[in-house]
Amino acid sequence: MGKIKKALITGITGQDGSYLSELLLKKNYKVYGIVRRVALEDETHRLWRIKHLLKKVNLLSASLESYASIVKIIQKIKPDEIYHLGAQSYVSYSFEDEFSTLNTNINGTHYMLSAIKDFSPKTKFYFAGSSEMFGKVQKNKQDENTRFYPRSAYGISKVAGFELTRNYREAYKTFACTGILFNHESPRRGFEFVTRKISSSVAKIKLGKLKKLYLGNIYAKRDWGHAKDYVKAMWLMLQQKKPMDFVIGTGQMHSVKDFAKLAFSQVGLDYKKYVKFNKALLRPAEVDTLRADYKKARRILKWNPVVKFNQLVKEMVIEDLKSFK
Ligand code: NDP
Ligand code: GDR
Repeated sequence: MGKIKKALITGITGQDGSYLSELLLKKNYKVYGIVRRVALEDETHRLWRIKHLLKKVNLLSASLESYASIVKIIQKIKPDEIYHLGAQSYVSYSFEDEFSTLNTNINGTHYMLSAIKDFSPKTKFYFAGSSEMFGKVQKNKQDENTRFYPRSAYGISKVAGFELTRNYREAYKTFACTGILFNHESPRRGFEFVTRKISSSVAKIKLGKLKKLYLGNIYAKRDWGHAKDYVKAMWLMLQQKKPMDFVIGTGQMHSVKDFAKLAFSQVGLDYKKYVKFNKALLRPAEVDTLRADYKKARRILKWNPVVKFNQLVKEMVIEDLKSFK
């Protein structure tokens, strides 16, 4: 038996952090997670996604805003792999507070990379890039060579993180790669994102606890996959001989309206009766369509998404029905 690998996850309390922890624990890793101090104080609220794992993972408090707190942890643990998932991840909010989005997402990534370079140069680094980097898309399907055109402070912060990651790889030979992941969802998705907003509202409407669902641009189209499939791709990227960047998605695109229609139909309701438009939910600059061309991941990582759009919608609605009953 080889030595037990150590993985450090930032953003372990988020959707992806929880699935990735499960995957790594199954692979016998020793899993460490960086959490904000406030998360430790408020366990029921912030640790809900990993509450079943609390005895198995090691939580350490640090802040992505503090280089010193990150150095301390990296120096002490010297992890084999770091998955940097922690970020202000809500695009809409980044229009309200560009400053904190840019600070956390850009500096946080820079601090991680710099600490690796100086204190644990053998650590492999994964950066959570995003299809929001493509923004106003320059090609029908986006791959690793498509030009970026971010449309929000969030998208800009991810482009900066991507460039920092590439630069550390080239300048300091850090094993650092970016996964350019398209939207991925699950019953653990935050309620502010449109898919979970829809699935939870459908469940509440079915149970008589809500009357209407207010949405913004229902014509926006996204390439939606399941988070469980996507965390496998993150791990695979760090198992390659050479660090490389990969686009991860399904290649299929659906509108917000398609999602709503299907979600309501799961419980025998017609979405037209319940979905209402709220102008306040429109974004100052929208990303209209996103669709992944993930052939590089298929070829090199041998990665393919498993869960189909219909199954994803169904699972989210069923789980929300159970939890709101
Ligand atoms: P979530 O929003 O579910 O989780 C974000 C995590 O980041 C949480 O653990 C949160 O901690 C942590 N975090 C936020 N701000 C800070 C901060 N200032 N300091 C420390 N930690 C912080 O995101 P997902 O799991 O969905 O996404 C993971 C990563 O992947 C993010 O970087 C996101 O931008 C990116 N991404 C996500 C995609 C998706 O479709 N889900 C697609 C492409 C990229 P806390 O619990 O304390 O708030
Ligand atoms: P996104 O996800 O911005 O793609 O970012 P979100 O689910 O918030 O929006 C998707 C699309 O739906 C439209 N929309 C609404 N969105 C929300 N949140 N609420 C609404 O009521 C609503 N009505 C319509 C939006 O305008 C948008 O076009 C997610 C995040 O996880 C990022 O962190 C990640 O990088 C990208 O996916 C890939």
